[in-house]
Amino acid sequence: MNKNKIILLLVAVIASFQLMAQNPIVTHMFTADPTARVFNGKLYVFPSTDVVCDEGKGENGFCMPSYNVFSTKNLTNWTDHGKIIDQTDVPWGKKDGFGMWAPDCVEKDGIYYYYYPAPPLDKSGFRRVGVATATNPEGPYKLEKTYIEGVNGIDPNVLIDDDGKAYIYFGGGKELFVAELNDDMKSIKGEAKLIEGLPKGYKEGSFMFKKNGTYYFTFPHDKSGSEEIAYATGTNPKGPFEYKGMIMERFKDGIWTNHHSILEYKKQWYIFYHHHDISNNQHLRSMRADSLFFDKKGKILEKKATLRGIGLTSTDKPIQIDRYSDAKGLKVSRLKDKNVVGWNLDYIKPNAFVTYNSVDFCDRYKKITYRVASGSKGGKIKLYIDNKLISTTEVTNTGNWNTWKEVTTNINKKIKGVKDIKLVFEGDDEYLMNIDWVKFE
Ligand code: FUB
Repeated sequence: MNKNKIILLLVAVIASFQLMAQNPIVTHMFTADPTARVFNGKLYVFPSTDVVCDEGKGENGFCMPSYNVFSTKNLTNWTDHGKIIDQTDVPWGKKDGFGMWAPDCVEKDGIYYYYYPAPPLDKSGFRRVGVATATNPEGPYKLEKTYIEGVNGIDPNVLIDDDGKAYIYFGGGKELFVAELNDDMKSIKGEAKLIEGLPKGYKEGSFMFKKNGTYYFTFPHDKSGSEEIAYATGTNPKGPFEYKGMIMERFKDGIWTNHHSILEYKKQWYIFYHHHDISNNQHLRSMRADSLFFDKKGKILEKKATLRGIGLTSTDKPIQIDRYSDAKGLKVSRLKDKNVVGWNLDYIKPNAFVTYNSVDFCDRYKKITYRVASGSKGGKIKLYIDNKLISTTEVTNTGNWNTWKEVTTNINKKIKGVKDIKLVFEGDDEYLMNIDWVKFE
């Protein structure tokens, strides 16, 4: 069995059904190209699906047979509503093309229009774009018999403007395209037009949104070896646009793609994107999300990808501190325990720190427990909340770096509200300990 197949089995078979509060959002399957939308007060995400294919299947290393849909009301607990479209359902598509790349979904007059690329049976292009409709974002979706005439390319994205006109953006390569959709949302008016004003270099994954009258045309852009998320703005949905620069820096750890969507939910803006968190394989990706901010003039502030992600973390379960907000003097590794998809902090040096934001405290806590392993003399963990020292926990040698023990300290402290926590490590060995999680009781 090859390495990819082993990874897939680990994730799909052994890992229990986990939807995380942190990044990556989903750990029970591989998800990429997440398009997030708000429908009926819920945040939905429509990603593509990465799987491991048999030799020779798929394209460019990607093997993508179907689409699932996910939703959340609180950005912490996610529901997988299951598969909504499989490649074998596409009337005009290859049944074994494994090319169901980045999709989008929009709502108009109570109908949900799902746009997806697929390799066509008639070989009229690398990808054609199909439409499927439903009366519920979770499906069931009814697939149109043919693809949209005049839309030839990958990564469809649709904007419905304030005046009700809808535009479809698509393409991957040196150029991207836009066309106005007819009222039926299943055909275009005239011919697709080249989008002007974009920088040189490979671009794909268009995502258009409008804020305070400005059109933000955002796109993954390979300027220097892998894709950064960039943007351009304009006053017309069809362009031309003025290039404004980068939103998210390119990954430099072996994944060439990034693919995103941007939206506002409950008065906060978010960016959804993907990384190869679980697999370390750029063709088996996992969707992520982070908060996004604008300055007063509407400039998008550059976003550093985080492990912490979005949503509050409650204290009713162990806090996965390895999904941190900020850290120094330590590393993160996948847990060696093959029965779970998880990570731990390791190579923790003296004076290292880790912060984890937005923990929802609601009680008087009697004790704090850390799951730790140490192959050295160990050290101290100092816990701070609101810059106040809450506890100091001594960790000693547990046998080796992968022998885990729970270490508890009594605290008897009332902690209420949403707080950021900080752990600071002290000791005099080169490396002090590994930590899997921290629990408040
Ligand atoms: O997921 C397949 C392709 O990779 C997408 O369509 C592109 O945007 C890139 O993410």
